[in-house]
Amino acid sequence: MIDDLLPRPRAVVALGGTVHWRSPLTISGPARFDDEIETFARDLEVAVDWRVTRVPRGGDLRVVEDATFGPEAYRLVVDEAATLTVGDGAGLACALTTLRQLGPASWWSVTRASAPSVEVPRARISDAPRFAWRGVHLDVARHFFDVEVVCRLIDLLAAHRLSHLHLHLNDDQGWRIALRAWPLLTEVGAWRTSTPVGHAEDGRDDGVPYGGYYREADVARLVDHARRRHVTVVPEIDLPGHAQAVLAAYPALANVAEPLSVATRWGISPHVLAPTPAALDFVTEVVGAVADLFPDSPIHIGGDECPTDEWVDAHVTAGVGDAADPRQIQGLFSARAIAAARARGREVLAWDEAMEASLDPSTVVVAWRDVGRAVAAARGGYDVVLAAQQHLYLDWANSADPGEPVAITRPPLCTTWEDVYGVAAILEELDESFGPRVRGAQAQLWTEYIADRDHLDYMAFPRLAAFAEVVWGTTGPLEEFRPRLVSHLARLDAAGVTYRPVTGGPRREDP
Ligand code: TNX
Repeated sequence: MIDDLLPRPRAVVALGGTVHWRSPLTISGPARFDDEIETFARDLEVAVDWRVTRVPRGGDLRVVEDATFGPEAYRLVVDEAATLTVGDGAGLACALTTLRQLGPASWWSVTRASAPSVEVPRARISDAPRFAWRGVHLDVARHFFDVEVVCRLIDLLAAHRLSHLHLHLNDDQGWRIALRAWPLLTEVGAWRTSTPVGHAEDGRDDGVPYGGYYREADVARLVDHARRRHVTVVPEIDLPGHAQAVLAAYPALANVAEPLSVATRWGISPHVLAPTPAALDFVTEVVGAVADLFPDSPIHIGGDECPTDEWVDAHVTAGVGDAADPRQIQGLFSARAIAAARARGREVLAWDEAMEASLDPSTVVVAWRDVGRAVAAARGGYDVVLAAQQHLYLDWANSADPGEPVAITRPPLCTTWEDVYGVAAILEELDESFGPRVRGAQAQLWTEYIADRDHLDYMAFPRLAAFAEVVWGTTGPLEEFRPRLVSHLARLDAAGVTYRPVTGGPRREDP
C-alpha cells in the first residue's frame, strides 16, 4: 500500500487509482539486471506462485538504466506500466523492495499464499538512502545460527533496505568458521561443554554440549545469497581478546601454561593471545584466510574488551613491542590484522577500543560503548559507524516490563522500538558535525540470550524496522511512524517473523 511504506521513501506522490496485475507479469530491461529480476521473480513465485517473465521491450514492469542516478537510488513510477529507473543493481533491488510493499502483504509470504490478482496503487516515488552503512550485526559465536537462518535474516534485511550484515564469527564461547590451515579451531574451538541457563548472574548451567560452525561450502552459499540481495556480509575475527576458544584449540598461543577449554560462561575471559611472533603470525594468517572466503567484503578485526593483565608480566619477545605499556600491544595485533586485510584490498573496521592503541587512520571505527566514542573517533579523523549500546543493542530487553524474556539487561534497563527510532536525532547531529565521516549506524544482535530463530525474530523485530527507517534517513514524528509500523506487521506476519508485539506488554508464552 502507499501509506505504509517502510522505510518511508524520500518522496511519494499518489497518482490516484490502481493498476490491475495478475500472473504472469512481464518485465523488460537491460541484461545487466538479470540477477535482480530473477530474485524478484523467485520472491513472487515463493510468495504467491506468480510467474515473472522477461520480454524484450515494454511489459508490466520496465527497468530503465540512468547513469546519473547515484548508488542505491531509484525512481519508481507505477502507471499503466511500472517504470523503474536506476543507476545500479542495488538501486533496482531497492526499487523492487518498495514495489513489493506497494502490493499486498501476501507478496511477503513464504508459504505460497493465494493472490489471483492484485491492485497496485498508481504512484511516483523518488528515493535514495541517506547513509551507505545500514548495518545489522549478528553474533554467531555465543549461539550458532546455521546458513538457512542467516540467509533468511539477509532476506529480511534486504526487504527493509538494510545494507550490511556483520557476522561476529568467534568469541570466548566458540569459533564458528572452518579454516583449512587451522583445523583445531573448529574441531576443538567450535564446541563447549555447557551453556548458562537463565541469566548468567543466576549461575546455573545446562551441562549440555553445544557447538557448530560454517564449512567452506556454507560460507560460499551465504556470500552468494547476500550478493543476490545486495547485502554485504562483513566477517569479524575478534582478537586478541575474546580468544579463549582459540586458546583451547591452540594452547601454544596462550600466555598461561594450564590448558584452557572453550568458555562456558558469558562475560569477558582474562585469557588473551600472547604477545609472541607465533600469535601475531596467527592473526595475519586467519584474517587473510577469512578475507579470502568473503571476497569483496570489508573485514572487521574486532579489538573490543581486551584485558591486558596477562600482558603486564609477559615477557615481550624482541620485535613485538614495549611491555611497559601493555595496551600498546593490542596495536601490534591490530596492525597485523589490518595489513592482512589491506593486502587483499579490503576496507577494515574495528570496535572503538582499538583506537586506544595506535590504529591506522584508514580504519572505520564501530563505536559501541557510547555516542561519545563516535564523536571521539570522528574528531580523531576516523570514519565511524554508530553502534552505541544504549540505543542500538537489540540484545537489551524490548521494554521495562519484568515479563520480557531473559535478556542481557535487567528491568528497567531496556531499548524500546521507540528508543531505536529516536536514534535518528543522534545520527542527524553526528551527520551535521562530521558529514561524510559518519558512514551510518548498526544494530547489534549479541546472542548470549538468543538461542534460536524465533527468539532472534523477537529481539530483532519490530526494532529493526524502526532502525531501517533511521538509517535510510526518512524518519518523521513518532505518531506518524506508529500506524505505519503497525500496518507493516502484516508483512512480517506473512514472512513468518515472530516479532515482539508493537503495543502492550511482551508476548507471554516463551517466545
Ligand atoms: C559487549 S560490544 C560486547 C559483547 C557482548 C555485549 C553484550 C562488544 C564489542 N563487546 O562481547 O556480547 O556487550 O551486550
